[in-house]
Amino acid sequence: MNDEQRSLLLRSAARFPLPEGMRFSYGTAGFRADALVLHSTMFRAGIIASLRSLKNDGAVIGLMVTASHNQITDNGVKIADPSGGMLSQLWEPFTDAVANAPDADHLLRQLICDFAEKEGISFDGSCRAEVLMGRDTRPSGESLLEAAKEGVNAIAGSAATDMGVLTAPQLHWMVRARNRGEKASEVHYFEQLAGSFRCLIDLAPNHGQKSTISKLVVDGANGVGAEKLELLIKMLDVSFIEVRNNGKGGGILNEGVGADYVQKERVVPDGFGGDDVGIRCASLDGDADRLVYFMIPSASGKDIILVDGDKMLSLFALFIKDQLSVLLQGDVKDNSFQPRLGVVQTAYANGASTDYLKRSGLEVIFTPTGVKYLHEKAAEYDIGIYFEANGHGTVLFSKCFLSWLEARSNELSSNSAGSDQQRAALRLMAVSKLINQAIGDALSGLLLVEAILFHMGWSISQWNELYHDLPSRQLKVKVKDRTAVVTTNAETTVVKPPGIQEAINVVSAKYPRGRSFIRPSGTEDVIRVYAEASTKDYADGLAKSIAELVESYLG
Ligand code: 16G
Ligand code: ZN
Repeated sequence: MNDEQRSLLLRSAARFPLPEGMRFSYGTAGFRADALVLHSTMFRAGIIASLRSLKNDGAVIGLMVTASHNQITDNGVKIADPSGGMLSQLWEPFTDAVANAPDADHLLRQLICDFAEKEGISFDGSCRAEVLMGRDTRPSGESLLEAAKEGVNAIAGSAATDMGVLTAPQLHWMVRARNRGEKASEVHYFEQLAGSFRCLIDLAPNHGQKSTISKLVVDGANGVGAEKLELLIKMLDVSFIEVRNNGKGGGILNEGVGADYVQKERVVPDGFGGDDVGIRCASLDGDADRLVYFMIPSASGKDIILVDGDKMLSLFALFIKDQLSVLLQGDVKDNSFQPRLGVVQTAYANGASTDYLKRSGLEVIFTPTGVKYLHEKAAEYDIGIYFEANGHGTVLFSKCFLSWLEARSNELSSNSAGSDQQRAALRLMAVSKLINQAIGDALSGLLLVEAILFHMGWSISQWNELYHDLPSRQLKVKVKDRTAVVTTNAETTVVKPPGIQEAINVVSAKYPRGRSFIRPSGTEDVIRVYAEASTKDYADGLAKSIAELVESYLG
């Protein structure tokens, strides 16, 4: 590193001092905190993103300013790798150390110089870094994004491109597209989603009835997802989708609205009520990477029927599996290629969903909580479908599968155009374009759900009937030190403190279909408790007993 670069870094870093007494951790989904204390973190995240780009020979890196479903006064930052996926876990310890460096000197000499040398990152200008930046609608976003830009600019020759207000998945999609040499603007994103959605509708057996698709009402969490969905609807030129909670009517981001609220509280979000009984409803979260559906069963209460990430996973898996089997039917020539289809869940997946998927002949695997783990596992399949119950998930298609599919589709169009097999191939290709393969995306997920329901001719109730969720209950327990709990087997078994797992097993066995687990939260200072059982009272009782166990071992 030359003197000029050194003094540039030192000068800029001195303008963004670390707030006293704060510790930041990249956690499961980036840095998050009260927006007022985040300027140094943003500046430093800008540096990390630049270094990450240099490390990848100048590939585009993404930096998204958002705190997702958290309250409006919070903010945060996530970094997207060249693939459009989350920042490599290998860089997390460095990222944490940079965020917590006490001063500019420490940051430069003890961290950046050492790390750059170890990673073979050179500052000689032979490679130029590029960072694409986006932010959600939080009022603090603009000034925090400026701080991140300064971080990028503190590495000479780096370029920060501000893409303005975006959903998190849009930014991830753009990063992926840019690095694949594809068109990557917001208009291209909308065009790709709209085009592939239309294609799936036109390929549906009942396509003649597309003007009869019943109404869908979407809760936009008063956030960026609402704004972007409105644009997407214009491009789709459809009238069946109504967006509520778009932030324009005075509602506050994530307050009494949004996917996280609906999924955790299981109550009707603001802006919805008695007039919506029986209608298909959906909720996005604050940065539109999560989606859940719901129904309001009666005008008199606040209860909802939740159709969560597990149900979306099941719907997608069923459709894809069907199309795949049509495509492979009686296939003599290409029998050598048997695509591997796998589904990935976490311990939070409702036991009934896992049973359903297994009964349907699907391979189900589990990973710890956090999109990065699920995504990594899903990428091992030709078609890997992953979802967390909270509504974050997507479908990944391997390069090898997509080239096979394209070849197969070309072959079918010359030999048997209009056949079931050809349509199945075209549908799978459309799904691969509609679904955001960089990361879970509420907008593309929503269009895929809508296209599949239309294809099947199903209402939301019919979809919901795929299987019946076991009643479940989640609690959190405040403890002195959440790191005292260490888990294994995708968070289903506690190895520390000793003895607690055996106690959990004994209690769970007392309840019909009882299953429970505990894990330290990655985003809050608590131990989370999950319990499910054959009735609501049993699930509540089991959760309460497990929470008491946690208190007695760790309180
Ligand atoms: C983050 C994760 C989400 C996970 C949640 C768990 C991403 C993009 N988001 O929001 O996947 O479900 O954390 O939170 O990875 P917890 O560790 O506090 O339970
Ligand atoms: Zn989110």
